[in-house]
Order: sequence, then C-alpha cells, then structure tokens
Amino acid sequence: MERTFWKEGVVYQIYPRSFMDSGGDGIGDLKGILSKLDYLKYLGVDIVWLSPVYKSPNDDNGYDISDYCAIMDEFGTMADWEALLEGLHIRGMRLIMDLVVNHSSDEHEWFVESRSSKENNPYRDYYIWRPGKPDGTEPNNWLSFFGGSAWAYDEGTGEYYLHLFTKKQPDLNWENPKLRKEVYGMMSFWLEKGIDGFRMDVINCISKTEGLPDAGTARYAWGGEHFLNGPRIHEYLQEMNRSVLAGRDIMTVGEMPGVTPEEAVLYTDPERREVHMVFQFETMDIDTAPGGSGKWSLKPWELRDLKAVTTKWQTELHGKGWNSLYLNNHDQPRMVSRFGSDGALRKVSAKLLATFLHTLQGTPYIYQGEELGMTNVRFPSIQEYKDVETLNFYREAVNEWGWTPEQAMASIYAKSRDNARTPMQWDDSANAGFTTGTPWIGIHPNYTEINAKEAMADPDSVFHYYRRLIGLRREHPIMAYGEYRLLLEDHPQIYAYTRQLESEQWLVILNFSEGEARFESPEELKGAEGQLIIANYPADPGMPASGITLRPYEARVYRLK
Ligand code: TEU
Repeated sequence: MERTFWKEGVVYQIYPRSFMDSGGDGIGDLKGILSKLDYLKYLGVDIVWLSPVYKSPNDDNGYDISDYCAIMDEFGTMADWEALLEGLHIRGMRLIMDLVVNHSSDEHEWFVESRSSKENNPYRDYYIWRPGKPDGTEPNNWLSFFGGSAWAYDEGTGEYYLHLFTKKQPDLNWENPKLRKEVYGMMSFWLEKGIDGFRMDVINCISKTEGLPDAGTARYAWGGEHFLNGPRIHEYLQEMNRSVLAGRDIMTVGEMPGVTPEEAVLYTDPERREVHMVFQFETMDIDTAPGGSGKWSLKPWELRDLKAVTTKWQTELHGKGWNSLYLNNHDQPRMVSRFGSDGALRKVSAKLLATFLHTLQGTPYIYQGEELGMTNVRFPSIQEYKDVETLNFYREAVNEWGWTPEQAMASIYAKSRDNARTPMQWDDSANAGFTTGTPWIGIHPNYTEINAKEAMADPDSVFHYYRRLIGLRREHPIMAYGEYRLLLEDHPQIYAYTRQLESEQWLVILNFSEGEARFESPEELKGAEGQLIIANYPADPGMPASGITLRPYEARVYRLK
C-alpha cells in the first residue's frame, strides 16, 4: 500500500464561526484561528480542514457562497487568510479548504444573472431551471434535505429552480461544461495559493438523473435515488481530477450522503483518480428510527449495529480504497453525548471513543472541542437555536406533523447541528474565552468545568489522551495501515478487534457499556502475550492471560507478542 501524508495524518476540523473571535463581534474569525495555531500544533494534528470562509450571506453559515474567491467580511480579509496558511505551513501543518459546488448562494453573481432572463442568457444554464408541471405545481416531487419542496418558483421568469438545500442555495448545473470549467478554475485559484487539498461538500449530489423524474407517486418524496451517486458522478470527478488535481501533493475527501462501501471503493480506488476518501453516513444512521421523519426520529443505537457498519467499511475498503474516521462534525451532535456518556463517565467515555477512532484503518478527523470532550447543549427554548435545518424541522414538526413542542425539542436536544456549533470553550472566563462581545450562539453552560485551559493543565484530561494517540500514530504505522479483524462479534458490551501489519499485531478492547464487562481471549489469541500500548484507566503493562474485567467504558490497546 502506498504511504501518503493523508493516510498517516490526523485532520482537525475548524468551524470558524465558533472557534475563536479576535474582533469582539461575537463571531469567530481568521485572526482568532491564527492565535490558536500553537494550540493545534501542541495537540499534534497534521492537517486542518477549514469549514467555509468565503463570502456568504450566511443562510447556512457559509455553505451558501456568494463569491468563491473572496473571504467573508465577518471572518476577515484575504491577507488574514494568507497569514493563516503561512502560519500553518511554518508549523508543519497543512490546510484543506471546503469546496461547496453542488450549489452556490442565490446572491452569487452567477445566480443573479441566471434568474434575470430566460433567453440569450449565458448564465441561465449555470443552474437547474424547469417550468412547472401542467397543473402549475413543482417540476417534480423531490424534498429538500432541509424540508419542503426542493424547488422554488421565481416570479421574474416564471420558472422553478432546484435547491436540494435551502431556497438560498440553488443547485449548480453540472451538465453545463462551462460551469464545470468555472469550478475548476476557482479550484486552481486556491491551489495556486498553496492549499493542500479540499473537503468536498455533498459532492456525490452533483449529477442528477436525466429528466429529473418524480420519486415515486407521493406528493413530496425523498428523491435521493435521483441525485445521490447519479449517472455522471464518476465522470465529473475524474474530469475534475484531470483538470486541476492531478500531479499535486494534496488530499481530497468527498462528503457523500447515502454512499455504500461498494460505491466508496469506486470513489477512492487510487487507480480511478477520483477522491482519496469519503465521509460515509451509515454510522450516523444507526440511531435513526426507520420509516420516521429522518434523523429526527430517534432510536437508541446498538453496539451490534456499530460493529456491523464499521466492520463492513473496514473490510470492504481494505486494500482497495481508504476510510475517513469520524463520529461527529459541524452537522452532528457531540460524539460523547451520543455514543458515550456526558455524565460522570464523560472523560473516560470520550477517551474510549477516541481510542476507537484512532485505532481503525483510515484517517481520523477531530472536530473542534472533541479533544476536550465537549457535550451536547440543551437551550431551553427554540428561540436560542440558529441552525436553519433545526428551525425548519421545528416549524414543520409542530405545524404540520402534529408533534408537540416537547417532542420536537427532545429530537433537537439529541440531533440538532447546533450541538456542535456552540463556541469552543477555551477557559473559564466570561464567554469561555471565545469572545469579548456577545456570542452569535449561546455558550454551553458547562464551560467553567470543560475548557481547554483546564484540560491542558490536567495530565489525565481527554486532551492529553488525544495527544498521546496522535503521538502513537507517528511511531506506529500499524495504526493507519494495519488490517482490521473483528473479534467477539456477538459480545453485547465489548467491541474488540485486531490490527495486523506484516508480523505486527495489535489487540483493541473497548467496553462500550456503563457497567463492568468481561473479556475472555477468543480461541485464536489464546496464549498470546501482550504489552500495553495505551489505556484510559490505570492498567498493568502486561496482558493478563486469564482474561480481563473491564471497568465502565474501559479501553485498552495491546501489542501482541
Ligand atoms: O452537509 C450535507 C448533509 O448531508 C447534511 O445536510 C446532513 O444531511 C445534515 O446536516 C444532517 O443533519 C453539508 C454540510 O456539511 C452542511 O453543513 C451543509 O448545510 C450542507 O452540506 C449544504 O451545503
């Protein structure tokens, strides 16, 4: 297997709005990030992924871009961005930028031009315009990701435009070669500035089924079959690769809702030259009740599903493609609240989840604050929520689906994207040290206890555990490359697996429960001796031959001899 920086590195995701505010306006900014580069270096991460910092009216916090080559005013200037890139590079870290090209903002000049007229308009076909059905309803019945029809009617020209996300995020028309060329040109602009790659937003949505057919017969329906992994997607990604990416020492990761391991092999097989890795969503779906209202219909997750999904991805991509490893990001609840415990066992469960992510085959992603064990938030009222997806859901659930406000809030507490978007907790001073002004979204009240200053001073913190994991990855290529094999498939509490690289073998034992759990060596490992690599409780350096009684959320990693 070819060794590359993006397989061996650890990525840290920054959501700039919520990271660090230098200007006192309550909104995180580039100078704020610049002031924290030594923190990132100390943590040990190799690559920083910056969520969008481009000019944007912020209908979806920067995922609605009105100028791809300019910096958002609230975040600073191009000079600030250049200083950030340089600051990362001189510290030996790399920078990957978010590439949001399934859609733009409706305030992008392309769209302003596009909507201005139907005829003789070179920009009309930059977007997806259709007349309504003969009865005047939308061109098809697709739902948007964020609720309601995926089509908006435009008075000016009497047609509808497609928007898979909000109305202010019209989909770009990838069928149009001129549009594709514009996108590649814009990518070159950033690559020439010296960036180290892209995280590609919903990139498997850019090709739609020809004719944009209805999805089934319901009035409105989820149309994923017509835009996830669509007919020309591989062609577009290969063209993008040939046009701008080939021959550069960079990394690419495609965010791909609805991607299967079979598809992911096609996307990430190096010979096919598409992307290096993808973000899959199957793990994120294990606590969604089937047949309900998508992610908002809750169901407790089960360890056997986590094992099954993870094992499928680990096995199917081995030797063929490459995995990205994450349990949270700016769109997901905090992983410790979701897959661990945010009560008394918070620290130890955060370390268990970190051990899991960093001992799988693939590239681990850390989302800002994860390294502190930051938790989900429960704002008392819907008024305090900012996320457009959350607000749309609340409105629909209460007004149209007959949910009570309490039911809607329960789902929001579990799943709202704002769980991940409360500001970084730097210290226990006012506003967690994030801003001297009024923060754009509430600070989690637990900041006096959970913050970077406290974590850095405590050798037993989640933060220092992440440093150790990242340090180990530098010394042991087996962490990135070793082959994964599941053990004890049916154990109800323990998730155990081995990793193997040439003659080296590691054993990972994770107690995913709040109780004690008994690990007995399976037949194939009987008699093996082990040496402790890392653990989240004090433990002897040797591996007991008689089995191990694991404490709540205990994690141990051994090198087998
Ligand atoms: O997310 C795409 C995506 O799949 C999410 O919208 C997901 O369905 C939802 O967040 C689950 O709660 C990307 C970005 O990461 C997200 O922040 C943007 O809102 C979205 O694309 C549109 O650009």
